[in-house]
Amino acid sequence: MRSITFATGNPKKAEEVRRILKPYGIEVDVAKVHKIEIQDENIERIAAFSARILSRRICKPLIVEDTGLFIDALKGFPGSYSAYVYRTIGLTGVLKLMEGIDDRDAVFRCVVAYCEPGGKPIVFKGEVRGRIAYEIRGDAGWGYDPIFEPEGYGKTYAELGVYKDEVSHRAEAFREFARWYIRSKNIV
Ligand code: ITT
Repeated sequence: MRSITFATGNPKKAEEVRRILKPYGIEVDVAKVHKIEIQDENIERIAAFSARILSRRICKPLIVEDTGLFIDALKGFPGSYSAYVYRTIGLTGVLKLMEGIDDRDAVFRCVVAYCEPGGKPIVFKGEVRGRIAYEIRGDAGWGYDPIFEPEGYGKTYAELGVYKDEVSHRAEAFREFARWYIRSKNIV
């Protein structure tokens, strides 16, 4: 088993990433370092900047992941501000903003940035389109899971439980990372 350091303060995210990388023979070491997050509308720049700074600080290769929920009718809000919006107005606040809006289209975007100390970050992306539910549904998830229905499932991520991994934005980005990592590090 190879292991990779993952900087995150979110244990639920870490648990998902462990499950996603396990079939590739990659173990996850969580580094609970304080992440420096620049304010930017672009989650790719946020993740890449953070990975570059942190890999230098801990003198090890590592990954940082940044995710955002982009709601079409709200012109991409909360997007890169998803963590702040979740902490402040929460799911009920977002549903309130969506009251009377029929266009429920939204997209979850995930960026994984891998960086070696002194190197340039390499990014991997995952994206899942779906809809904002009309009410909170399901109790297996976390974050925005109870209000996001991935396209074609008719269920929220929180109702899908571990099956979320089969379709999620995070699984897509981390699987791409895993394939690249195995290839470039010659892991057999
Ligand atoms: P980090 O320490 O890894 O940054 P975080 O929870 O702050 O953890 P993000 O900034 O990537 O992670 O996430 C922004 C917000 O989106 C935050 O409120 C998360 O709870 C939420 N989120 C991220 N991924 C999610 C997912 O797969 N399902 C539901 N909500 C998610």
